[in-house]
Amino acid sequence: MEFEKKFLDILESADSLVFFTGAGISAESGISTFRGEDGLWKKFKPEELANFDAFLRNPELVWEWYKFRRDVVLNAEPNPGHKAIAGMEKLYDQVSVVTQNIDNLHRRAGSSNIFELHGNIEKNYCIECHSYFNSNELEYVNKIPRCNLCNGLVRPDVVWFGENLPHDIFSAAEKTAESSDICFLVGTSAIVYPAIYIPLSARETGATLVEINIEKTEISGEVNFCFTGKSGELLPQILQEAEKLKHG
Ligand code: BJW
Ligand code: ZN
Repeated sequence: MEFEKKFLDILESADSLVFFTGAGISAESGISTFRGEDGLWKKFKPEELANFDAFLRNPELVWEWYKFRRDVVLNAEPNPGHKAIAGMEKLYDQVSVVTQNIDNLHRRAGSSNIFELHGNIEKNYCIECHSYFNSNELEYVNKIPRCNLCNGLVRPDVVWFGENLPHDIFSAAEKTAESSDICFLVGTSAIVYPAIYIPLSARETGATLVEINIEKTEISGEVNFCFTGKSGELLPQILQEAEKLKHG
């Protein structure tokens, strides 16, 4: 893609980048998105599975979804989009990833400053006594993990609808966004609150917003630059441009 000069000038003068990412960045690693054609799992909408009431009503179904997704994630590899973001750390003073994803692919790609707004698929906790368990140490009784201390139901340590985001992580992510020069919105439908406040607060403090998505979204009309295409293709091109600008 031919990038416009205005964008390249901003890329050159920036010191601090934030990448606000969603499920679309991991699509090219073979991980399904939540919404859109590819987004449904057994015809359930995310709102029907990703909530605590659904979990209490049918923990087996919700666990089937998370076990399926964990298997997919464990067999997936970071793609060129994740790697390009990690590569930016060599060029810029401050590079942060604020992700809505729970899949660990940014970490595995080598990014070092990651804020996970919606939790992590490798972590779980007991809903009764709040003991924490890694996914590989779960003990299943009738297909549902149980706490080995109190026999309570164990749930994934992720944020479902109607639940608060981890306060410290959200505040730190907001702070980093507010001090950024460019905030990239990558592979997100940009409809889930309060996560979407992260790029909006970056914009309030003067950051340039750059969207990378295969299609237009709710927020496309509010960003400074809107690049349409796959993040696994566009992000490496942006990294290449940044390398030329920063190192000549
Ligand atoms: C590509 C690509 C490629 C594909 N390259 N791009 C009404 C109005 C406003 C707000 C609300 C409302 N009703 C309820 C709310 C609040 C609610 C909310 O926002 N709902 C909206 C749906 C309207 N939010 C909450 O409930 C949050 N908590 C909260 O508000 O707390 C306060 C409170 C407390 C008590 C009572 C009430 C409120 C919590 C939200 C938690 C979201 N959790 C999930 C599951 C996480 C765990 C898990 O992964 O299992 O988070 S749901 C799901 O959505 C997941 C995602 O992180 C999140 C965002 O989705 P994302 O990442 O954007 O994915 P997609 O699939 O939507 O989009 C993919 C994009 O990629 C698309 O645009 C593609 O085009 C693109 N793409 N391939 C580039 N190769
Ligand atoms: Zn317990």
